[in-house]
Amino acid sequence: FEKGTSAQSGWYPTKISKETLPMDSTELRQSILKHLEFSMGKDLVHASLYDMRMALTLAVRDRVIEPWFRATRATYAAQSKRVYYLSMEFLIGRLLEDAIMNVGLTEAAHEAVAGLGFDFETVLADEPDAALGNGGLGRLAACFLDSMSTLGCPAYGYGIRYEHGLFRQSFAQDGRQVETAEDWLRQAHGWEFERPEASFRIGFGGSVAENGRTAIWTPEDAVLAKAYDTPIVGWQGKWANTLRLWGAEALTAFDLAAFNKGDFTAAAAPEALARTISRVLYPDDTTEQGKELRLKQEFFFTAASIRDILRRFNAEHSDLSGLPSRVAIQMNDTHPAIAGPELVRALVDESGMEFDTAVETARACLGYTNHTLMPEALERWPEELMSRVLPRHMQIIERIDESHAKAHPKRNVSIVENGEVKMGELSFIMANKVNGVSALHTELVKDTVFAELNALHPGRIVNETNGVTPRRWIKGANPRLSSLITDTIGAGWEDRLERLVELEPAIADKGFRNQFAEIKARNKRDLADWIERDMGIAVNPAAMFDVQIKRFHEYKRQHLNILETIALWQEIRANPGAGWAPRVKIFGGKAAPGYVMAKEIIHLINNVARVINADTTTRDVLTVVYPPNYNVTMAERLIPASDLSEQISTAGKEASGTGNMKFSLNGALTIGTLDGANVEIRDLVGPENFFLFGMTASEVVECRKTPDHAARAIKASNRLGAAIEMIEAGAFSNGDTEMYHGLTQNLRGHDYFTVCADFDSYWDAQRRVDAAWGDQDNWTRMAAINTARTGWFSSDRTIQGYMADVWKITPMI
Ligand code: B1H
Repeated sequence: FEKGTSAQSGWYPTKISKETLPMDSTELRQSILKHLEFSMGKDLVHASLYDMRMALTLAVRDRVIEPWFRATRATYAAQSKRVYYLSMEFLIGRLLEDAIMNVGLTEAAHEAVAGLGFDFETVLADEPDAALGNGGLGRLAACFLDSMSTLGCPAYGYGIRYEHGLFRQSFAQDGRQVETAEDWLRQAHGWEFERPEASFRIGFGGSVAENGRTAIWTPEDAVLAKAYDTPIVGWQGKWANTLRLWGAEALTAFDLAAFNKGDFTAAAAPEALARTISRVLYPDDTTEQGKELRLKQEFFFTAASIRDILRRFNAEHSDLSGLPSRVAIQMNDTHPAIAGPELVRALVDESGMEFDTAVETARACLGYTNHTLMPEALERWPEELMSRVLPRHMQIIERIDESHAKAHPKRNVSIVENGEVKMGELSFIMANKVNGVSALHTELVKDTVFAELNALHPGRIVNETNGVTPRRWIKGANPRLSSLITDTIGAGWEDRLERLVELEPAIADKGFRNQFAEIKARNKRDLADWIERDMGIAVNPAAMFDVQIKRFHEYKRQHLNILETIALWQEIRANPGAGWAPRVKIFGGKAAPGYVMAKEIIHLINNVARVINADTTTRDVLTVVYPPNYNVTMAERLIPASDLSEQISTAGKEASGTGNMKFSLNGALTIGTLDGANVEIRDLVGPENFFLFGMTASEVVECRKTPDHAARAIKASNRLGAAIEMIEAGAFSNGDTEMYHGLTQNLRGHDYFTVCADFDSYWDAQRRVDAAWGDQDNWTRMAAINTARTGWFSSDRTIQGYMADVWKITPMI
């Protein structure tokens, strides 16, 4: 529907109606039956769970088409600027429940499905998670898609249609992480539309010939990038945008000559080789460097997207100098950083634009979001690799580098250095706005990695603190709390989350607090049932649910949490009658397969859980559970049932965090450091409603200057020393004293992430948590204040910030 002209019938701006689409369960039931019959080829009697889920998906998808077309037509008619969000990851999770909720069909769908003899929840649960991301960065992109559609911001998400998303995790080998391939596309993906007409040839390698001012790049290999579109409908179905994911295919599918000779492997080789490009998501958040396939993935989806953007622009406009007034391209971290050189290449080599003008034009279109300061995550590509895979781009990068250096002769900043291309510097220089993802992180970006560039380009760095979509993370995940919110402040808070402050007066009311507490209690009972069913561990639903769910990384310090757990266990054993606040420690998360230390921590947690859970003397007050294969769906289950949110990273290392926001909104209290968005959470909820501990970012930097900071901390803390010694003595490894040598030696020695130096402060904060838990009504009051004061963390607010500060675009609704 993109190719029509305004003369065609129906090709006109339709008035955006504010009413949601009315549809009763009978109508939906008819639609489901129609899809069962004509799309799935089944009658109701023979329909499997899969058939029913697909029929429901297609029936709901039908309802998304109207707003989708309407949004596209309105954008074309207004010749509006569009946002192109380029991201290597979109961690979507399930789509069906969210879409049903957004088009206002929750009750109708429930009734229709039940009327056809299926359990609604079971049907929803049949959908596999789309796990096309590692963690926060990918989930942020998914929340942004939801908010851009809710706000009527014309936008496309562009990414890769990975055949295999993030690996599945099990603890099959005695509590060690075992990875297996994820295969969400084994079943048809009911949401997507294949677009064979939107295919581009993407080249790699080869040579470059001079051609006057321009160049001719002749790639050696090429693959086909084929588009797959998923409509993303916003709240109340007022607007829908497109998520366009690229799948890689061979240009020539099959080598018939080889087949005829009987060499079947060789016959299929071209196809297999091409498809590896979109085969699998790299499972590393924050590392993995220098892999040729990764560079090819990055170029593959970025180049296809740029080609698509220019095609769409050229269909409507004739003068490329107008590009920046119609196109805003956001680079989600440096992974699509090749967008700058690729856009310049297209403008110069394919459209004959003058080089400097092309750089200016590209820059006016591009924004860059930095998500981390971790040095190992700042992408650098060997010059040799870049020149080999992308020879023309390497030339362009060098020329950009030269002219930047010429323009700023007194400063010593370069993109290419010591034989490496620094993608952060490239992104910064090619973007008109660079943003950090929390207030603290943005300041650190200015003061550390990009200090020089910030001095050269003052005002280019801006802050856009992350947010989360309240539709998925409150409305969908916590329906009970959502009802209470609606009952208390009235309807319409889902896209006006700042309205949560209206809850505040009600918190003084004991009746309201009782309801709030009852909702948490019921969510916890549901979670306890699931833990019992799934893991065979009985947990006390009245205990405090203390939760740390996130990727495993030393800077996130799951080992600080488990050390405190060991120390607490010892203290309880020594003082059984001291009236301990009962706790269930819940962990969730995956480690990058090659990250040895993170996997050792996972193994330790599972072994500590095994030992502690077997101790009948402490059973009533301490349990440790670690359900495997944490993903978006598990987060939706855990967060509404949490009392305590663990946000305990080494200060200065967690750029923002977004889980922290989801917990606060759902009425969990935070124990945390002054890191990332924790700082802003604490400012909003008030220091009295937040359990702060640990060194600040600058104190951490100071601390590291004392080489034996860890040894000193251990000496000063009997509890910490005893906990480490227990591990070393083999208490959690059946007497094996070597099992966790790497971990304990690191803690005693280098301890870069200052686990030891922060331990006592963390312990003390945990005892303040215990004391606060003793007054249940006051705990509930603090929890409700967290919900009431964190509406600012809606990703709608974040996207409004990007629209105003970075993209310069106004909403269409
Ligand atoms: C974040 C990443 C990341 N920061 C490299 N950086 C990756 C880096 O595959 N890779 O190579 C993948 C991911 N992810 C996270 O972004 C931050 O750690 C969080 O603090 C932040 O909340 C999130 C969203 O901004």
